[in-house]
Amino acid sequence: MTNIEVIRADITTLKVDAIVNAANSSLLGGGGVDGAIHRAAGRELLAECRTLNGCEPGEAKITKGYKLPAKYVIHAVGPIWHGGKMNEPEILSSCYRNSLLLAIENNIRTIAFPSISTGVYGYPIEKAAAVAVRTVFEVVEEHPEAFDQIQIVTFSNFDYNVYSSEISTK
Ligand code: AR6
Repeated sequence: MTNIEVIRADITTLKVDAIVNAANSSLLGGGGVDGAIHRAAGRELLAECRTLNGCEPGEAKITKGYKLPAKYVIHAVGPIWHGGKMNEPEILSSCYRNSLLLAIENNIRTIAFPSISTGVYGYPIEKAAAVAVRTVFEVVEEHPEAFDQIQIVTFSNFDYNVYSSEISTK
């Protein structure tokens, strides 16, 4: 059984097998959750990221967690919101799916996602939550033995309520 839950937390504090980073395609750091993860993990994370040659939107790459309590960081690049007609839902869904598939390949059983694309990248939170939760449930249905726990980590009460009500429909 996979426990799927929404929590309010700073993702950099979580002691899980992997945390997911809402990165940009350079994988060389930025603001938001990306900046927080790089600050907490230390300079070695950036050094490993420099070897990865970036990442396309919708794809994901894995590194070690260095000074983080999490063992690994999965760097996923979300879509920038351009109004919804530029394949944003498909790209966002691919982020969650590819992160989870990469996790399975690395025997990761506990994983925490931030709310990918809903900060700087401007994806409307209700729309993003629907895509994220649908995709997580699809992958868990396809791989029922793979994960012990999948968390979606929110920062604000508002975001927490949006993801919680989306999960309650499943
Ligand atoms: N823990 C959990 N969630 C957080 C944390 C944290 N420590 N910090 C921020 N959030 P964003 P994006 C939430 O902008 O929209 C970066 O510059 C935040 O409140 O981090 O995918 C990258 O380099 C929001 O709900 O990611 C890219 O250039 C969510 O994380 C770009 O931003 C995502 O917001 C990616 O933009």
